Amino acid sequence: MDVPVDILAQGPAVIAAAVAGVLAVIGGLAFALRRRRGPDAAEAGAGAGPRQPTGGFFAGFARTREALAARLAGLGDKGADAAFEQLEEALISADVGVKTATTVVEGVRRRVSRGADGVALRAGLKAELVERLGAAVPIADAPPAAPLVILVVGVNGSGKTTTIGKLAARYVRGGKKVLLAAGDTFRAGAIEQLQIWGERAGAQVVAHQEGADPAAVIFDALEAGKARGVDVVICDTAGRLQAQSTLMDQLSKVVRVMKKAVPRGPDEVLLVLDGTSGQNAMSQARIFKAVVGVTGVALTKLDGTAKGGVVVAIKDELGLDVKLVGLGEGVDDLRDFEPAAFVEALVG
Ligand SMILES: Nc1nc2c(ncn2[C@@H]2O[C@H](COP(=O)(O)OP(=O)(O)OP(=O)(O)O)[C@@H](O)[C@H]2O)c(=O)[nH]1
Ligand SMILES: [Mg+2]
Repeated sequence: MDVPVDILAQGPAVIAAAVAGVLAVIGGLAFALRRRRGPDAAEAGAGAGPRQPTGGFFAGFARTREALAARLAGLGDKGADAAFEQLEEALISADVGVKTATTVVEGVRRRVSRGADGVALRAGLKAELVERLGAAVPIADAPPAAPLVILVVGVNGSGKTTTIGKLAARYVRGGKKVLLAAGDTFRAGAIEQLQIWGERAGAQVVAHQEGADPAAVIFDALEAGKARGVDVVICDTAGRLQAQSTLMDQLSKVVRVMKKAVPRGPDEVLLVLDGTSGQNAMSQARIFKAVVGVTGVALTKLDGTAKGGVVVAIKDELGLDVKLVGLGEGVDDLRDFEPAAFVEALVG
């Protein structure tokens, strides 16, 4: 950032503004660097004492909400046609997606009268979004017969292992005995990362060597879970690019082998999508849905993105429920997705 040389001549207010600007840039850089840094043992494990949750559900969506609020400013001031156009553009900018944005706006049109003002338009938008998202669908808590089996899938870096750690901690807090299966045998350090999360969450971990067959690890974990009377088994998997057919073959095999240990198969196939990837998450979701029969989505990193609108497209275009949202890197930064609160956070 350029600080003008003659700034000292312009009085304390300008200096204060410049200092604030520089601090904001430094803060932004620090945040960006943190986000770029890959997961490592120190980050996942050392944990450095208690960590404050990022905030409530509303705070987690702050960036999407702020971006949308700016685009919805003055809605209705320039007549109906301009209002609907503005609405559509605002939704697309929040990564609702063109197709979904168009149908949402059509729905709002049906709900409000032609001369509707900004307040009525927002109310129409909220009602439309709430209806489209439907009721909250929480992640399973208890299976027909223990253990509850959760298979976690998603491309690399989407936040699978972190979400598993947070989820495990949540089940443990709820009095459940949890076991994690280190099914990502592909990426160096993945097993250790899961073990560190297991320790942090108070969950057991079943792991083989790096390079082992993921289906075999997960099978062993399920057998161990049954033998040890565990309540929940959560299975990590590798996340190489979805374009590689081998990953999809591997996941299909994992599901087949899981059924040898627990004939009903996984109770939950949780697809972890990176909220910052917006519409790209949609194409990933389509492929995973076709191959492993996804039962719900965990949408991560919503704390750092203005693309939270993708939640609406995931439900609308794929028919998948977002069950969990990741709102930070800490063990407490996982929330159940609440459609009504989300819409309130988004539209205000
Ligand atoms: N800000 C933020 N960061 C997150 C969130 N969830 C995960 N991360 C970060 O995203 C990075 C990748 O997370 P992982 O859990 O290792 O992702 P993964 O899907 O297991 O990745 P692979 O094991 O490589 O397939 C880590 O630096 C996490 O701390 C979230 O909700 N918010
Ligand atoms: Mg991982």
